[in-house]
Formats: sequence, C-alpha cells, structure tokens
Amino acid sequence: MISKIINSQVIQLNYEELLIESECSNIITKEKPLNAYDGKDFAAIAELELLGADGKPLSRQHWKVIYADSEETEEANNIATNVFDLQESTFWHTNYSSAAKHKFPHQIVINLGEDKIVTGFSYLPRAEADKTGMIKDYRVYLKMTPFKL
Ligand SMILES: [Ca+2]
Repeated sequence: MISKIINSQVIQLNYEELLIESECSNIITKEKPLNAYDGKDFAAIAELELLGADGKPLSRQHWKVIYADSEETEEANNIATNVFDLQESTFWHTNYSSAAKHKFPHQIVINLGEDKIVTGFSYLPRAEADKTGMIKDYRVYLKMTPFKL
C-alpha cells in the first residue's frame, strides 16, 4: 500500500490520511493505527518503509523507535523494532497476553536519524492469513521536531 505526499499538503485516499509537516530535516515519523480489518483491537506491522524522492525505499539504518504504545513481549517477541529489521516474518504486534486491554488507537513513533525527502510510505502486514493486526484505517505524520506523546 503506497501513498504519496506532495508539497506538505494533506492528501486523503480512501481511508488513509497522510500529514506531512516538513519535507526534510530530522524527520520523525509516527504511525497511528486506528482500527483493524477484523474489528479487534490489535495492530501489527511486519515492515514499514518510507519512499524517497526517486520513489524507492529509503535506508532505515539510522531509525530508532522512540515510542510504541503497546508491544507483545511475553508470548512472542513482537517488539516495535521488528518493523524495520528487514525480516518479513517478524512483526510488531500490540500486546495480547496481559489482562490489561490495549485498545486502538495504537501508535508507533520512529526517529529517522537523518534528513530525508519523503514522498510516500509502504506498510507490509504480517504474512500469515487470517491473523490479527491487519491495520485498516491509520494516519501517518512526519515532523522535524519530536512529537508530544
Ligand atoms: Ca520485520
């Protein structure tokens, strides 16, 4: 699923909403899953990529997870850094093992660690069929300064 951001405009495509507040310089990205296709409260991302000026995926070498509202770490190693570990089989999944309910909206915030021009992004869901976490509606924000969490 690829969407395009042009000249700091907000472009709405079906259920997607992209907001970019700057085209470059120490960009921090935040993805905010709002709900899932199966109606449950879980979100999962196998790989998240940002596309550069040439439309190709940017290096994720300097990416750091700043924040994730929820991770599954007891039943599986579904930590947030799995979204950029180059492995399609590993994924970030929000917590499902604890008694506490982790509900939408879920958030993951990533510091890109370098100045980049971003023209779009792609989201790879987890590969298994009929599993939880397929994100339906979401918002993606890009910003030069840290988000207030
Ligand atoms: Ca992965």
